[in-house]
Amino acid sequence: MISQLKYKYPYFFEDIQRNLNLKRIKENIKFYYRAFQNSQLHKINPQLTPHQDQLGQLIKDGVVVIEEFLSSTQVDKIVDELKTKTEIYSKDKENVKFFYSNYVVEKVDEVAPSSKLFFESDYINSLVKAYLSEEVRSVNKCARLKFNIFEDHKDYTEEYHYDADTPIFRAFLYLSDVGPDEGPFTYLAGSNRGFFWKLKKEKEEYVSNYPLKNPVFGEIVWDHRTYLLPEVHKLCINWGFEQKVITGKKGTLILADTRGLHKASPVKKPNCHRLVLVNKLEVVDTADYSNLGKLTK
Ligand SMILES: O=C(O)CCC(=O)C(=O)O
Ligand SMILES: [Fe+2]
Repeated sequence: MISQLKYKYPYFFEDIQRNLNLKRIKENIKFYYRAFQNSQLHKINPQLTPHQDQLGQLIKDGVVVIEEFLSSTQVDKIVDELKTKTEIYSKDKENVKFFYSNYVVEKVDEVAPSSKLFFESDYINSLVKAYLSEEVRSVNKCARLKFNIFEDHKDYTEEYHYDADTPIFRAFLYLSDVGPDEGPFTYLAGSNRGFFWKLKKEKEEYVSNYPLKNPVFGEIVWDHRTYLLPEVHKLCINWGFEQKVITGKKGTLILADTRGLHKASPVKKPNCHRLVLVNKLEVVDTADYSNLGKLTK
């Protein structure tokens, strides 16, 4: 009977498949299953921290700022160690990589031991565990130094984006005073909540076969998780997100759920710089940087 059908209506099965779009249904199921699995990785447990006010603010906004987390003297000590034990400030930075407009020293806790005040802080670790998951761990500890560079450089981190769809978190400690022109970290408060606002982009990523064009670079690179300003304005109106440009004196701590929308900013003033410590925290073995993966295929 099937062969009869095939003979009579050669495109019968293809038509059914096209009309029902079975492939798309299957991809949708996979997508929602994956989203469900990711949501299971996020386990809020208020009992893991005594800092309930800050936890409440993290849950509400996705970002918390603590001024004077370290004193000026403590920060100066870290900066001194960076100056003497790393090449971050030297002219020939052989062991320092340039990455997204920043000079970066990896494993900075090993070379500048005073930075452990930040990387091993019980205050920070208890809050991140309570907010994200007890299983959270640091996957990268670095110092980043950013200068004023040529105007038309392209840097996707300076556009609103989110880092991954799996639980991911950053703690930043400013080691230099950061004013509006000195590269403040910027966050859309509220964008940590829910995932429906990003559903469209996530589905473009997983379900469709659209060519992956990055709106900043116009090439196939890290794509759909970047948002341009008109989209950001719409999101703010529709979902009540609020932009927070985080300026602060050296010693300011920022805790941010980077599944929410955020961006870096350029250092606009000549002869100025921003120096920051960054602790990248994750729950899964490797966060999903699938767009990068596509680049290498
Ligand atoms: O450097 C910054 O201010 C933020 C960079 C960023 O997007 C990130 O670390 O995820
Ligand atoms: Fe980011």
